[in-house]
Amino acid sequence: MEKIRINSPNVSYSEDVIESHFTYQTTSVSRDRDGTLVATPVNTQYTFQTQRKVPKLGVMLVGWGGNNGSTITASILANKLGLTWHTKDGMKQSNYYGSITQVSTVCLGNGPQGEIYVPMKDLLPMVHPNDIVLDGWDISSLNLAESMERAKVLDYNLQVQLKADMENMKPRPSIYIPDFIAANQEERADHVLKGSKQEMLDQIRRDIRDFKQSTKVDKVIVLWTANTERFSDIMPGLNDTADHLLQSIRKDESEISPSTLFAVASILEGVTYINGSPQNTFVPGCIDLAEKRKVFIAGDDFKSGQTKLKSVLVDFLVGAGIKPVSIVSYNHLGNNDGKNLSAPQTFRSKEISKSNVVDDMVDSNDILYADRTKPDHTVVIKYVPYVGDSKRAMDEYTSEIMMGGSNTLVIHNTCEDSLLASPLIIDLVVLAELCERIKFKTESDTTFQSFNSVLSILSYMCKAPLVPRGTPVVNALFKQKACIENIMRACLGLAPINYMMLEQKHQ
Ligand code: NAI
Ligand code: DG6
Repeated sequence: MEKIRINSPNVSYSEDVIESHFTYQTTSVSRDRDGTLVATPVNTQYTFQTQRKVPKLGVMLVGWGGNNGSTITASILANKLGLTWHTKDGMKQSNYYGSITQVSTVCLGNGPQGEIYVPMKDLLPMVHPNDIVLDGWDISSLNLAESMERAKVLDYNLQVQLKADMENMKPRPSIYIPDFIAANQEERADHVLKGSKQEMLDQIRRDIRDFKQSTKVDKVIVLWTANTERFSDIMPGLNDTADHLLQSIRKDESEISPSTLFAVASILEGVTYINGSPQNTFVPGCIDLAEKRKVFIAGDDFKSGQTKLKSVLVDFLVGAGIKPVSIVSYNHLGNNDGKNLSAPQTFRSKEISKSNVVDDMVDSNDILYADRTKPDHTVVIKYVPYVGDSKRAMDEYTSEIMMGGSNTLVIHNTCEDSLLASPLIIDLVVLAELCERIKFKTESDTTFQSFNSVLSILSYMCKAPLVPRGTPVVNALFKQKACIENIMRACLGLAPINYMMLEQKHQ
């Protein structure tokens, strides 16, 4: 039962769906012969249908035994059990801080006393994270209690309470191809599938089916939170189309990565696949396959700390008419992610995903960047075992201000990396699942359709958002959040939030 009900002739509730009629207002811009820009308002009528029944959701994590995998598993369990624990700072309580669906509020509208805020999770029927059933794969054989201990993320007193439950959770063996991750990961790889790429892919497909049948979940989402891989080469005939990719898997081609095999297995099972790491899992053939099979894919790379702040700060600076000219981002961390990223090829994947995040903001202002020269942007990552999961990120932003002046901002950011990434895993799967229940059509459509297979609505959680071919990438964080919020409002027939507050500006 929804906590919010819409009072509008444009919205109706049946037993199965919420149906809304929504006018989507945009502005089409063209240039006249004399160079004048002509802006034309465009109204498009949409009908949205959102299924009301929330399914029992199963999530399979690739890299289940890693820091993120074990932390999210422990956190869901702790929240479900309502656990509290003692630390030297006093009692702590389980929560989902950092998850926009669970802990952020959104403005629904105005009441007699002013704006009314509601939890985002109450806008539309959504899966509650406590109800998610977890499973997954890892190349390391440790059970989840051992993984949690190895990760050194959660307080000891909490680990003690979770141990008995988590000991029973054991990852399924996974696909290990040493060439794709750092050589220093070999000592961990004691739980691996054998056989050809086709045989391993078939096994992953059987695992997904087995999980679904044995747990009786209604649907499954697969999410990669395993090691960052190196980029795969993209070559005509190898992985450029769905047919070529499937053929290359059958031929056991060496350049097909484990993550692409997982994505293909998920797509063939009709299961949404999300990539939390930076590598180019979604080679053109994989995107082609998802589009052909009408399955959702999303990624890349969780946008958790330094990059999230960057996607706010550069938006603020450029939006304020200030010109960032140099951005230098140092990181050091001591977890297994840092260890894996100490190899040049895997570091390169992360460097690319961390570096592209300012492009759209810079491109949006050709007064500041009239000569199209982008800011210098450097990303450094160093592995320092002692700091463990407590990543240190240090940033220096130098900008040109008025009349030749200069402004330097320096930021030091310390916190457990996995406690920033874990809530993003929740938002990614909760929102992806919601998207599976939304259908829409315009006046000119005869039938309802789903969102594009490339689920760009999830960009907020991603450092390098994957978007449908030929569409722009949006990195600015608040635009990304507004997209999520306003699409949910459209499903309820509500106008987008616009901050004009005209009703309060009368005499
Ligand atoms: P981790 O190294 O602790 O966990 C990764 C797990 O994946 C390990 O248990 C490893 O044994 C396993 N693994 C490696 N290859 C595998 C394969 N082919 N199949 C199944 N399992 C495999 O790393 P962590 O900290 O959990 O991060 C996971 C990923 O998320 C990394 O790629 C990282 O770059 C990315 N990420 C993490 C963020 C964070 O804030 N923690 C933010 C952004 C991205
Ligand atoms: C060092 O940057 C290691 C990375 O895996 C990051 O910790 C992770 O990608 C999070 O990065 P960010 O920039 O979102 O804090």
